[in-house]
Amino acid sequence: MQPITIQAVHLHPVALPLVEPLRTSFGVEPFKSAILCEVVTKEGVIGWGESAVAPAPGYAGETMATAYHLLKHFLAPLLINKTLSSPYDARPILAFIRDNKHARAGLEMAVWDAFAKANGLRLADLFAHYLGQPSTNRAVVGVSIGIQPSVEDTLKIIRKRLDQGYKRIKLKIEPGWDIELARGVRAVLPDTMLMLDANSAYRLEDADHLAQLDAFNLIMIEQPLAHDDIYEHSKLQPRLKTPICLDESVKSANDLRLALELGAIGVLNLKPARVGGFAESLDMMAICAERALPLWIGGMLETGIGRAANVALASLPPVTLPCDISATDRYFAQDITEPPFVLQADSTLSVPDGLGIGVEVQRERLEAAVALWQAEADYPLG
Ligand code: OSB
Ligand code: MG
Repeated sequence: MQPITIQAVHLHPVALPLVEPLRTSFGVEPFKSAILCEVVTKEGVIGWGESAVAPAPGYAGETMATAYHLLKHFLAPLLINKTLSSPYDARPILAFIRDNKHARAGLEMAVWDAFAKANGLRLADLFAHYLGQPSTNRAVVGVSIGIQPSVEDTLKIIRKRLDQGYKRIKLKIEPGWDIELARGVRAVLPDTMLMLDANSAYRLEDADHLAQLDAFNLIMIEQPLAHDDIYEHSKLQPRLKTPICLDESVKSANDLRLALELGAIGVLNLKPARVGGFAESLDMMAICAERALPLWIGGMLETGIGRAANVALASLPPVTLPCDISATDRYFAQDITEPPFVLQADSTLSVPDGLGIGVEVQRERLEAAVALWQAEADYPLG
């Protein structure tokens, strides 16, 4: 691998209008936000990464302001003037800052992209090189649907997505929007690949209530209990037939080992943003392959930058289930990168041919997204 030396880091806080805001048990995402990380190397390569953070600390404890603060004052300075001989070198450097995985992931991703470009590789092939298995060149995907006013409204959206070609549907749930929703959807669509995501909205005392969902042939239920819990999920799983998929509470390879050891997990939703980046993601992918744990790549409504990297990761053979990586038009009227990701007839997105993440940032759209963040932000970056 050709080494790279980091010369400069540019941070771009952005907001993009969403075609359809996503309502979850923790709130509504009014627009998509992120800190986009641009890494410039002495060799003249530009790498892009995305710190997928929201204005408010609903999903993770991080926000646009905390991520920007740490990236600017702590994380970027750790990398400036450093020569890295492998993309894995970024992880221990950035791990000097504790927690704050979303902030770290954006910068780490930019290093992976720069490495791939400096070595004449697609990011998918760089991942494949370290995993020891070739990319399949495509990501099998589904779609995540927010909480709607009624079951009828939900069915309308599901039908639209099925007609577009998505073969797996994920519905967001919360107490009061769960059993009747699943029953109503199953009555009309008995065979659709269906799953639910609670985003930590239940307690272990709700086990009997959640067990009613076993009647609906769900492929999994995602993160039913607390965002930082593994132990109680291990107590819940034996009381359900439906496999538990962990999202929020698995933030590292070690968390994954613990969840496996305790029997708290039946499926992993792997989000590079949540675990601090791609080195950790590849380690976790290897654990899933070794332990035959079903695995898919999750999403944070990423811009084309994060989406491209997630597609590259999702194209690796250990990914066994459809991912939360939908086509560009499901999120944005216009993304900041080209070309857009388009859904293929077999419910897949293709890995682009270009080097690195394989999509090009459109500078004028990037500037417009920075201006929109400045105009919309209720909590300025300081
Ligand atoms: O829990 O998976 C989640 C989006 C933002 C925050 C949390 C989640 C999600 C999604 C969207 O479900 C998935 C996507 O990017 O399409
Ligand atoms: Mg989730």
